[in-house]
Amino acid sequence: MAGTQRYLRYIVFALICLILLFFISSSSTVQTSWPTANVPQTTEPDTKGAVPKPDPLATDSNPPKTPNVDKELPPAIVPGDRMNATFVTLARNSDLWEIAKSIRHVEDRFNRKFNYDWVFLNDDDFNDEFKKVTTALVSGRTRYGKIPKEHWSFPDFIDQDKAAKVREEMKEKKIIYGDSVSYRHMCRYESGFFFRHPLMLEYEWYWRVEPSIELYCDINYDTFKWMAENKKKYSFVLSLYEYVETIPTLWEAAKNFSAHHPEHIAKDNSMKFLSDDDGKTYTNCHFWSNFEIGNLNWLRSKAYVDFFESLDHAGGFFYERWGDAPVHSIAAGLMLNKDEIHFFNDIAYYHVPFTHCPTGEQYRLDHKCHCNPKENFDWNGYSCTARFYETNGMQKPEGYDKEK
Ligand SMILES: Nc1nc2c(ncn2[C@@H]2O[C@H](COP(=O)(O)OP(=O)(O)OP(=O)(O)O)[C@@H](O)[C@H]2O)c(=O)[nH]1
Ligand SMILES: [Mg+2]
Repeated sequence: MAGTQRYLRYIVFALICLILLFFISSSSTVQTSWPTANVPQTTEPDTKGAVPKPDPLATDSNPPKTPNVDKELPPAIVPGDRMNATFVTLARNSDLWEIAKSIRHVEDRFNRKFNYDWVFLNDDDFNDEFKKVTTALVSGRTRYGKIPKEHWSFPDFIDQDKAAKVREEMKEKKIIYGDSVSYRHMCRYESGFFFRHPLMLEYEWYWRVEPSIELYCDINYDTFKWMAENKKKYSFVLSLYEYVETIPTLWEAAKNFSAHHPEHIAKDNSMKFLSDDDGKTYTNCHFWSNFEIGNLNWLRSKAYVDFFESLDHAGGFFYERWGDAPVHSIAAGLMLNKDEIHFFNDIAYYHVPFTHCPTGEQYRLDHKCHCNPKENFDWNGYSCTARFYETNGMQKPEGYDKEK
């Protein structure tokens, strides 16, 4: 009996062991099949075919990689012909990171779909870093030009002592850039030379871009083609009154030119934009030239070149501080017909400190705009855009009075 009981005890003990073993093995199976999706894994292939077990503590030796680094979105390029057009930027090497931001905006909102070229101009040599970074950002061809010395220096008819005295006076009056020589060369270059640079001679249309600008809405059509098809020669997005102290005699110089060259003055010009008294005095209204889409053949025409040379000899680029914005604007206002100048309400733009945010909510929504309409400068008292509408007998965009 005692033997039977011993056997029974062995059997019960063996059963308990089996049951325990069963539980241990089944619970470890559950553990190995827990999902591992949230645990970082390397994307390296496992040559042995087993799933590599990540060690959550081993962050330094084997850092996780961002997946799909080599996969880009397919390019969405608008089919069809391109115009003979380029972006153009005047810049120094030190402007690299600010122009990089501008390029990113222009590419994202427009040029990734059109791939137009980009010409960079500089009074110095561009360095390798500038070229490398900008070439990586632009979807079209990039080209780099050095400005010839004779286009970026004092012409021989300028009295340099007189010019230096003016800079001193302007410095005391705290006129912005009033004491800067390079700013004056820049304004004169943009007024009279950029369109004649050998690289620019290859093109018919240009879009000027400055460092640190922003574009706020998608532009889904070819603006150059639109300009050509609609017979436009010059365009703007922001307009305002010029700082009078920088141009005291500019209008006199323009009047002098008009008197000597009546053949260059357009019949249906924009005098109403430029003057309230039929040409006697200047309103100081100008199109802000840090943005321009325009026709290079117009700038290279005898009319424009005569105009520039006449102003240049008047000396105000150095004896005052004439900006290229009023120079281009007066030229366009006098020598183009009204309907050759275009206001791009649909190009949403920022250059410190002003914003052009298109009037009209539906347009802004349809074009994924990210500007705040309350920051739109157009209907502000210091803007000349309402005057442009009136000069051209155009109806202001619907809703403009609500978005003031
Ligand atoms: N190569 C070169 N480019 C210049 C020089 N000065 C200005 N620029 C460029 O000329 C353009 C106009 O100069 P900005 O300094 O932007 O002048 P601004 O727009 O009147 O003034 P900000 O309000 O400071 O932008 C920009 O594209 C500049 O990068 C210069 O000395 N050399
Ligand atoms: Mg600027």
